Amino acid sequence: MKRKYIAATAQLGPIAKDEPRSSAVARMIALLREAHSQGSKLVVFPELALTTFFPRWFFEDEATIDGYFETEMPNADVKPLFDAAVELNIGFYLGYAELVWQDGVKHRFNTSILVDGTGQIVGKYRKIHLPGHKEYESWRPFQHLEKRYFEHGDLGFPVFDAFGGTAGMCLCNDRRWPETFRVLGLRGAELVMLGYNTPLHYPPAPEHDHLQDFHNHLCMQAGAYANGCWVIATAKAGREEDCDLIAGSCIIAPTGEIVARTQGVGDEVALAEIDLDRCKELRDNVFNFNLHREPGDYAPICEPKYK
Ligand code: CDV
Repeated sequence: MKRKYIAATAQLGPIAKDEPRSSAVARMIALLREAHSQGSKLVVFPELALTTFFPRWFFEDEATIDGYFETEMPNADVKPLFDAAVELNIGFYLGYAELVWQDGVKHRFNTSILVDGTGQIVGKYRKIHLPGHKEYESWRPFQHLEKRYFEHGDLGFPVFDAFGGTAGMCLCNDRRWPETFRVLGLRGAELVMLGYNTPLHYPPAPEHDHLQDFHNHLCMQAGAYANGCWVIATAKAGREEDCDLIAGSCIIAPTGEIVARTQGVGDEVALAEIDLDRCKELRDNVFNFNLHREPGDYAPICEPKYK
């Protein structure tokens, strides 16, 4: 694949609690077709794109929890998306809840995959920075129970030879941590893809609610610039079961500039031509890691966390 091509962010509006996966998949196929009709070779879908954002509810029943997870990929519900991608020869990033059994033990992860234009899964990532809490907290207008339903991702921050260059992934809260982009950058990522579900209201610090869109773009533009990489970031947006989620899905150049973004809070694509060779504008100059990084002075970054 060439190093210069059109890519798309494919934002989803809300997914209702009772909306079946087949409906979410049909909506994504429509976005895939629209992106393809405008020349796109790659489409980025949101985090947990197959269901409503279920961590906003407290569940104890294992079967109810497992009902939001996928045990194989692609499964019968998601296969039509893979089939459409093959038909159109277009790749995609997809976030979903993953349930795996290892040595007789059940594990649940917040996962993303990268699928190429032949329908092959060429990369997998499991979310590392899990926000929220583990138990029911009655003071909150809605829960954020990612720490209850997901384990810390066990794959690190891998990069993949894909889509003409070196590609990496992360998920939602990961984007707020400079370490995410730096580790991917150190591994040579030229393109970082991510999906997010970000409530407009942040109950622990509501005084920041009016800054949600600013913080969303701030961290990703900084990550792109300081590591000289492209970023494609996609929201699940709009009012989902009485919870407003921010939109602002975008494509960010290695210079940190937003070159495409969605306008609304519903299903929508935004496209831009991405040229992976432009990463050199940063990586050969101001952010030439070999010449200018001083890791000998960065030791605290890798010290154990404070208790
Ligand atoms: N899905 C997320 O990771 N959401 C968080 C919210 C809870 C702050 C985010 O960083 O956007």
